[in-house]
Amino acid sequence: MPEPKVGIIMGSQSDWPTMKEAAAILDELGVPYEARIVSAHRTPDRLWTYGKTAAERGLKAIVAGAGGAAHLPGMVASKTRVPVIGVPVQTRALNGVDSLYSIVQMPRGFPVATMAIGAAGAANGGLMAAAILANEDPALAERLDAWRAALSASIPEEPQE
Ligand code: RP5
Repeated sequence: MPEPKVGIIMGSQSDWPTMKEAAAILDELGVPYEARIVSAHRTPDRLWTYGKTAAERGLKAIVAGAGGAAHLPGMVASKTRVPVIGVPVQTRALNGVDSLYSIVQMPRGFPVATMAIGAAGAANGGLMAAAILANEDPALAERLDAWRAALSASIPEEPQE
């Protein structure tokens, strides 16, 4: 098994149906990744270690999803210089606006690249991670270009009945 280049992390098992959209994209593009449950509140020591070791383990991007008081992406960004892509998971109480606001309003100095709420955001998180890696990987760049071209080609010019 190749070493993972992307870490997909999430605050809870309940986030996986959303976050597996990121995994599916990375599978399609042939990017090795790992998926882990790392909760800012329930497993803070795991979060600390994950952030502290991410760069030395060779991770080039982290896609971090959480819902509600979604502190995971920001906290992991505070522990690593590896680019963190935040995915606000849709919540029942506040529809994910709580997650979005928790992730997007980072203080100057510790950025999180914040995606849209929910499944589209998770898929885009996978694509963003792949784009970061593609800067240094011409074969992946070609696969990503082909993926994008196929999506464009699948859009009909006229609406169908
Ligand atoms: C957050 O709380 C998780 O990221 C999840 O989106 C939310 C609810 O978690 P569960 O109560 O379903 O485990 O930490």
